[in-house]
Amino acid sequence: MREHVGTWDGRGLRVAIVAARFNDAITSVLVDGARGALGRLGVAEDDVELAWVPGAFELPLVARRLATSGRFDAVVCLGAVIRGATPHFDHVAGQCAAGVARVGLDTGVPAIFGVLTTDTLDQAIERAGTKAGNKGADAALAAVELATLLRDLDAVDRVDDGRRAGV
Ligand code: INI
Repeated sequence: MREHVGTWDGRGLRVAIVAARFNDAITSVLVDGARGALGRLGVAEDDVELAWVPGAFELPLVARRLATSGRFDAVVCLGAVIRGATPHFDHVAGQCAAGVARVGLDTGVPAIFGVLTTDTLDQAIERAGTKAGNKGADAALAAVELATLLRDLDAVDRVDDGRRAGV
């Protein structure tokens, strides 16, 4: 049986981060968490690009633009949608989640959902570098794991193609 797993070795990977400015006291901490984790995993500072959008609703559009550029192995989407602060929480959070998922499926480039969807500001703070870790850092780990897994699967395809062609 062949088994495929990604790794947390980010050397040589190029990663885009898209972050929402809405609730930027929270999202800037997620960005710092993602950047720090990427650095610790070996992703070079020059291989990380950051784009800001107004709110979580806009994350999928820019994530798609970056994913289709051919310049990135993964796109990390970061935002904070807080129920108490918005009457249209379900629309913003739902469309954002569905849109980010679609980016990954449509482009084949991992699009990571690092968006907090919480009932309260306190819950968001807990997940942005305090009690419950940093969701931005978690998203960076997922990006590297997915990018390395897909790279491994691509390499297996090439070997199998070569064997079939008798190379
Ligand atoms: N955007 C967020 O990222 N978080 C929120 O909590 C939020 N609230 O509260 O409404 C929010 N709204 C803005 C939205 O994402 C769009 O930027 C806006 O609707 C323009 O399309």
